[in-house]
Amino acid sequence: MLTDLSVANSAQSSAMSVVIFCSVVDNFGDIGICWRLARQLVAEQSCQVQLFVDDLNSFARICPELDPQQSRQHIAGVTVLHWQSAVAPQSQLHPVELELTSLCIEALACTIPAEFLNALAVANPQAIWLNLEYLTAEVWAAGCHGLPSPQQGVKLKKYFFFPGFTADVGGLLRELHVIAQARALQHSESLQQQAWHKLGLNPPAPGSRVMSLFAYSQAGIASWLQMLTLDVRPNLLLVAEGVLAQSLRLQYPDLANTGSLQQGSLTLQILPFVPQPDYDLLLALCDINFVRGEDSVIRAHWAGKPFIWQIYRQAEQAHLDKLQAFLQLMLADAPAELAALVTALHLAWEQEQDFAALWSEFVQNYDAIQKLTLDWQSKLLAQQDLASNLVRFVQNHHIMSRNFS
Ligand code: TRH
Repeated sequence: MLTDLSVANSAQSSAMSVVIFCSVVDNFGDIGICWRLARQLVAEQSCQVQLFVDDLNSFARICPELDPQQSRQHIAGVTVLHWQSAVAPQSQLHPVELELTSLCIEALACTIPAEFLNALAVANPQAIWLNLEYLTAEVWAAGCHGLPSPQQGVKLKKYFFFPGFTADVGGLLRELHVIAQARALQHSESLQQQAWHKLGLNPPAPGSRVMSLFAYSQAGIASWLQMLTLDVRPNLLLVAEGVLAQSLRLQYPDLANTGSLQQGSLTLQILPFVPQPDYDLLLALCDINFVRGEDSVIRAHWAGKPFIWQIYRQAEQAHLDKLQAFLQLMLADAPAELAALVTALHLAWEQEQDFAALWSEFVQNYDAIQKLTLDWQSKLLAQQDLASNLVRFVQNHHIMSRNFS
């Protein structure tokens, strides 16, 4: 039984009240995206947000303020609720919170219990239900974005909402100040010192090439690491904790003992998982970012540094179509040779092929790839962000419903 009336009172004053359901399938992308969206809806769109998450332990890895033992807590203005199969979600909300909910988001193909949707339809028949889809640059997404998705047995109206890289889909998660923050950091020695300190790391040796590495697996990584050890320039490679870090520990016993390894020009360091905002700092500090999944690749865009994306693998190689569609879009205006190099780098990294063979060319073309990355970033900055688009979608829907009723 909920007795927290202050929550209900504050909900009454909000512009829009949103419930997000997040199921952590694996890794951190599901919760990474939902947590970022929830915070942005609160901070920039003045929404009230209730975020249901089924795995609070994974959530706590990117948000250490979270207490996985609490079934209801408030963090960064968001009400976080533990979504448990044995508890009806509607019973975890105050009746006023349910009545005020105008948007229910089913994130990344999770399944919201029909009882909740029906309870919401009764509490607020104007509420809409959005299926926040996976990210894709494939052109078919524009044809599906915003379409109704009729559902049997539930009275709420459901729609598809596709994030993406073009103006005809729902946009990308991009906070108001994220670009300015990254650029300020990149132009200030003292901010960089503070950021390294915040990450628990010593600033790199002057002249170092600094790289972050967040990837699934990389079977052929040893030959590339070997090249880095022989480089004329010092290389600092910061490897995110996880499966890849674990396999590197097995290959390099020193790394297992101390968490870092110094060989020739290469310093390799395992970086414990950092809170989500600090991961943005890390990307902005690095010269090259190796990212994976759906969320970190977007953060790499906002850091504005050359990146290599290891896309999340799907059955029947569907991810390769997604990767090709993304590369075609990003590289549409790039000189042909450069586009071919960036494509080859991504395909080699994605398919764990001979990345080392392309490394010298990457390094030689670094400045051109940096420019290309910033040109692509500028194109994306001309588009609305996902949170703004979501709110506008709901507002337009309500205006249309009023006009036709
Ligand atoms: O963890 P991922 O591989 O997530 C994947 C993808 O999203 C995939 O598409 C999805 O289907 C699958 O999950 C279920 O990669 P992603 O998307 O980059 O998410 C990682 C999140 O973790 C992101 O929000 C950044 C955050 N993060 C931190 O907060 N701290 C860290 O130290 C690191 C390395 C990441």
